Parts: sequence; C-alpha cells; structure tokens
Amino acid sequence: VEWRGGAPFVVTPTTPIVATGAEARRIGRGLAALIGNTVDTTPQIVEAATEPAIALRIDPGAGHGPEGYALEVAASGVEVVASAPAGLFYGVQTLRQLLPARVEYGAALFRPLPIPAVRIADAPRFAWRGMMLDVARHFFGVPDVERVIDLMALHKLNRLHLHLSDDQGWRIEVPGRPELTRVGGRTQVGGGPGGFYTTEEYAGLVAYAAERFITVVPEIDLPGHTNAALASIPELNCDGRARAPYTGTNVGFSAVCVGTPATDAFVADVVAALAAFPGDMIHLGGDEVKELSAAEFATFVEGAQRVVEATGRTFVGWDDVSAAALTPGAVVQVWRPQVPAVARRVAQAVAEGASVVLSPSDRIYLDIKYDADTVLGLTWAGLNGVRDAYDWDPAALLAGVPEAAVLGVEGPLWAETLSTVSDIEFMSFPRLAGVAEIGWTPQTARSWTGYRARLGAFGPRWAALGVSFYRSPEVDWAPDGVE
Ligand code: IFG
Repeated sequence: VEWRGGAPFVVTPTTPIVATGAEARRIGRGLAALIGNTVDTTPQIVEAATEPAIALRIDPGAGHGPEGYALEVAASGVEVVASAPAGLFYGVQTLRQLLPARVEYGAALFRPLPIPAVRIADAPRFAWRGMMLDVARHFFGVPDVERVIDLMALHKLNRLHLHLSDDQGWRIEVPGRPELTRVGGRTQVGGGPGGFYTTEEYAGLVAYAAERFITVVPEIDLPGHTNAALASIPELNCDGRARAPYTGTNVGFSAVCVGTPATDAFVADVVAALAAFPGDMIHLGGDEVKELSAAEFATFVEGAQRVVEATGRTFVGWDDVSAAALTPGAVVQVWRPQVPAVARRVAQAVAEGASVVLSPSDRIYLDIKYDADTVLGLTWAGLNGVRDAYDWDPAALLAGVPEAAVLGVEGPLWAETLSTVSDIEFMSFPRLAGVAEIGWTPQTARSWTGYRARLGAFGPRWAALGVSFYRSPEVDWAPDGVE
C-alpha cells in the first residue's frame, strides 16, 4: 500500500464505471449498486468515459495471479486491474473499504464519496480462506446463509463449508432417500422444527456463493455424528432398528454400522448427491467417533475416501481421519493442534502427502465464547478473544506442517447455542475478520496493534450493514452512523 497524498477521487452521482466484458460489467454493477441508493445516483456502466471514472479491467497478462489485483486511486480517476474475475472482485472489495462506511447504507441520501489517493498491489497468502456454518444443530434458511455469504465476500473469504448433517438434523435432499429429510430434516437442538434445503435451494446457494467467488464445501459427517441418519434409515444401525431422534447437545454416541451393504450403498448415494453440485471438495467429517474400533474407523474412512475420489473430487476430513491411511491428495482439517497425539498424526499425514486446512479450536472456533461473560457459545476449548483469534501464524502452528502444506484457514461456527442470524453475526464478528486477514495478508505485514486499530475503524461499516457484532473491550470502536 502506497498512500500518495494529494486530492482524493470524489465519487459523484455522475461518476461512470468503465468496464468491458461480461465479468467486469457484472462486478461493476455490484459496485454501482453499492454506491447508488436511487436510480439517479447509481453510476452507469460504460465502455469508455470522457470524465473522471472508475475503470475495472481484467487483463490475463497482468501478472496478478488468480485472486490478486492492482488498485490506483488519483483525483483524476480510479483503476482496478486484475488477471482474473476473482481478483477484480477483490480489488472492488478493497475499493469498497476505501469508501466511507456510509456507502453501506441502502437508502441514505447520496453525499459525495471521497476515496484517498493510493496505489495498492495485492494478492492473498493462502488459497483457502473459509468459514464453516453448522446448519445441523440449528437450521438456518436460505436468506440467513445468503447473508453469511454476503459478509464473507466483503472480507475476501472464498470457502463456505456447510456442516449439513449431525445427530440433531439432516439438511440436504439425497435422491432416492426422501426419509433422510422427511425424518432427519424435522428436528434440531432444543426440539424446534429444523428444516432442510431442497436440491433447488442448495443449488441456488452454490450459485449465489459462486457469484461472489466463494466455493461451497459440503460436509456430511460420517461415520459418527449420525443420529439423524440412524433415526431415518433403520438398516444403517447394526441392529436394524431406527434410533429415536435426538435434540440434545452430546457428541460421540452415534455411528453407522460399518462394512454392511446398506451402509456402503448409503455412502455412495450421499457422495453422488453432493457431487451433483458444482465444487471440487467433499467433506465427510470423521470427527468424534467413539462407538467404533480403530480398525472399523480406518476401514470406513479409507473406503469413503475412495468413493469421494471416484467422483474426481478431493476428500476432506477432520483431523480424526489422520488415524486412517489417507491417499496423498487428502485434505485434513485440523481442529485439535493442541493435542500432541493429533499434532503428531497430522504431521505424519502431511509427510505422506496430505494438505491441511487450519481451524485451531483454541483460536478460531467462533462458537467458543469471547470471554467468561459471553452469553452464547461454549467453553470446552477455553476462551477465544479477538486477539487470540488473530495473533497466530499458520506456518508456525504445527511442527512438521510447513506453509507449503497449508491450504489455508477456516473459522468454524458450531450452532448448538445459536438460533438466529444475529447470533451468527455476534459470534463471527469481529473474529472472522481476523481469520480473513490471516488467510490473506503476509505474516510480516500483520501485527495485533495495527489490526486492532483497523478493526476499530471498521466497526462503523458493520454497523451500517446492520451486523450485530460484538463490541469487544479489546478494541477502541469508532462511533458509527456519522461517517
Ligand atoms: N466438536 C465437534 C462439533 C461441535 C464442536 C463445538 C468438531 C470437529 C465440538 N466436532 O469440532 O460437532 O460440537 O465447539
């Protein structure tokens, strides 16, 4: 970032956005909709301009990589150049953050919008910058998930991991298995009605995310965390009897019967259903299996991984799967780096060719309380304050797991204690912004004091967006509604 001083660029109701090509024009329309609150204050998308303009350009030869961009702001005009659509989108998100927070209000009267003169060249450190939303413990409908996607995009996050099944609920239709949603989709923690995504609704979420350069990573948790499936399909139980629905919050008590034709057919149908949607990863969980022997668990995981890879997709599992013999292309999502035996097994899996996504539960589990006074969330991993969630280096987390093996980071939000989108926002922000910066910014450019100051200045933007964020006492929050 090079602050150039001098006069800012001032966006007025007649400032045009110059963009050519379908993707640049589509991204331009997103910027125009942000800037204008009425028809006559919304910038036009044009092919060329004679007055000071905002120019958006995709130049494959520009050398910015798949998600990088260059941004130049001067009084005479603004230009964002990227080598690919994602990079242009992220350059526009940065431009958005350089605009006053008031731009985020949807109907406020237009006032000229100054953008400080600056030159930026930018690209992300990691390819996987994610959030996980647990829609199984409590179900969240399409509008809530779209809201999460919108907020992820503002922070340049690009992976939405949806935890679609657990003991308390099954949330996605599986062709040929209507009982999974008819029975498993009708419960949730606390006994509420639950819910599920129809094939069309889920496809719509995948598309909505893709428009914002976010890839959805579906998770069906197996062989444990399966009571909803065990309550829906009797032959998944070794005794052939359907389990009662479960609406509590215990973990580890359930597992499918391993090695039976019924279970193998079930896994095949589930993986086929997930592989029918656009994407490159399928997450099959693997966490907290206490009802199977080590041999049964390994047999299940190794078989399930082959089913996923037969679809051409990458297998993802929680760090528990490192107890099985993984193929070199596997992705291990690390949630317990603080457990020495787990850390050793993960390093071994990496030595055998696995990659990792880091979700340390004692850092970025977003359902862990901020502090002892936080009403929502859990405390089994300790307390995850704003600084705890930010002040660590993925390349230094695990011995034997170098930066090259780290695909990126992801903040999981489990929903045992969350039931509304404002609960999601309260536990996610500000800590998810820290996850986003860890995923994007080189370690040498990061410091708690610098981040803390920028976070305080970001509060008004979240307020303008109506985000129910936690005004942590660790941060000096700028006043909102006035800038
Ligand atoms: N661990 C369980 C989750 C959830 C979580 C709550 C993993 C991988 C504790 N598994 O985290 O289902 O209950 O913080």
